[in-house]
Amino acid sequence: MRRPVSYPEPSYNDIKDKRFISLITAAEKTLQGSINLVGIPYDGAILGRKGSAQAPAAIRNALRFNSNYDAQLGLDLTDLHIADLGDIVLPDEVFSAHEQIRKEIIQLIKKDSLLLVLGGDNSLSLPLIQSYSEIFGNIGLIVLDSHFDLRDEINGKPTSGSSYNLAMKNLGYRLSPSRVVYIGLHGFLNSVEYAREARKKGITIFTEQDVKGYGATTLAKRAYDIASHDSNAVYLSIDMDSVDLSYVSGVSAPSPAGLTALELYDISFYLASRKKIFCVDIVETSPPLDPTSKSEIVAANLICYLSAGFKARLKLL
Ligand SMILES: [Mn+2]
Repeated sequence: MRRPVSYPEPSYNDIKDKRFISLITAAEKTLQGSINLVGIPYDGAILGRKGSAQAPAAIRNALRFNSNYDAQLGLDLTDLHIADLGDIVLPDEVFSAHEQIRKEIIQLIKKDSLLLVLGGDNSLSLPLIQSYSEIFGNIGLIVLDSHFDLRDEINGKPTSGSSYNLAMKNLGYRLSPSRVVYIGLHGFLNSVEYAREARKKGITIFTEQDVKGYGATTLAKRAYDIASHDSNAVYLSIDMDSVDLSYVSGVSAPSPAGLTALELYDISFYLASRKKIFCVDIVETSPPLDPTSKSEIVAANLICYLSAGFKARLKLL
């Protein structure tokens, strides 16, 4: 079941400056050829601190600060129509929550549009990736995260730290580790066992230093080439804890020395401009853990950059 959502009124009206939120309209069905948003306010499987269930509402609210044009990219979004499909309402129990996500999301992902999923905790990525593969078959996966998230179930249940491992196990060749790319790993935030497992599986790992070394856009291109090779579609999963603590402190597991906001945006803009990406999740933003609200502002701007990437894709086609 989905619940419709509302946006704040713009605080002023200027016909020469159409605010980003005025590009968005509520919809029940996916708007073809465009950007669609859906919220999943669920944090029932978080391993650390709760709070990401409040993210979809907070991120939508933070979008009121955004306008429609990026002077650096030279890209104008005024003719983009964005649909908001509302929030998927879920029970707290993780298996039934994930089952319901699979059922609902499969209706919303379309081949000529880009679905942006506002989480919610990182456990959501598992049913989302499974649905994605059900639609597209062989898929690639690009993950922006400070963590491997390669855990097994804990007490028999999936958690926010197990999505990518369980997705690869569950999908087999349809999500071969040779088409899985991690971006942004760094810091004392992981264990050597999971690092070994990632290498053994054949996952490609780009650290934060690699992003700095290659440059964000060049690195994003390499990641996309790997993930899209021999796949029908590429899924993009963005854990907001990949971003440096100074920009994003409202996450369950904050990470110093992470991606800068600009690196996040450059990578996301490039990837959203590629033709095989049809769904992106933005997970782990946790508004109650950040009294400054800057974390949801960073996430709201990410929606603008992903939208801009999609607009660039339409031009390229
Ligand atoms: Mn993480």
